[in-house]
Amino acid sequence: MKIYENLHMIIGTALLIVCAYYYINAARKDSILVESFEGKIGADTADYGSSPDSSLTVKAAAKSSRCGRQSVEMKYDLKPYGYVYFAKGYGLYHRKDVNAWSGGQSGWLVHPDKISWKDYDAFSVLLKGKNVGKVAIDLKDAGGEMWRHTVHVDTKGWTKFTVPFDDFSVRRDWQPESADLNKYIDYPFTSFQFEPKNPGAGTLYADCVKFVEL
Ligand SMILES: [Ca+2]
Ligand SMILES: [Ca+2]
Repeated sequence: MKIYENLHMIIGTALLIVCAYYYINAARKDSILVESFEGKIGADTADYGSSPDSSLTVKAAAKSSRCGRQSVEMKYDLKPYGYVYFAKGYGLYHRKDVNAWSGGQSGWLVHPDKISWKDYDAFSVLLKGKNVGKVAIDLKDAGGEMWRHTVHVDTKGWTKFTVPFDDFSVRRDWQPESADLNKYIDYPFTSFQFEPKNPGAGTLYADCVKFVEL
């Protein structure tokens, strides 16, 4: 009789463990959408610009989106030694205050501190643009250090780029003066930016920025 009682307890405990396992895994998300470029896109909602010789204008592209109703269009003219950039996240120049953060404005849809970073291994974004060529994707870590991975964009249709964090390397050409250059990814990442690198005129589109589990 005692064996049967114990058996019940063992089965009950095993069932509890199995349920807890599925509950915990169901609660985890395999990706988190941090930006989809909805609403107004401009100086109040993003940090973007160029060197004096080059130019960049941004606007919402209502006819083309994969997440929500619009994407961001970045129309640029890049000179050989110039730069153009478009960034969103925490700690960027926003309403004359680099420390301002506003959900869905210059900031992401989710504050970096609210993201469970141990659950994610890669940065993911949809990009498109005929003849755009090289596009540097930068992530800024908690110490202000800039991490870079370069992709190649040359499609009229959307291409999904999923870049493992391990494939980002420390940006060598420039780093913020205040950055802690320890060559180590300090979580959380606080902002991302896109920089087309091939000189000339072009138009780059982006949508669906996520952090994903591989
Ligand atoms: Ca969108
Ligand atoms: Ca670092």
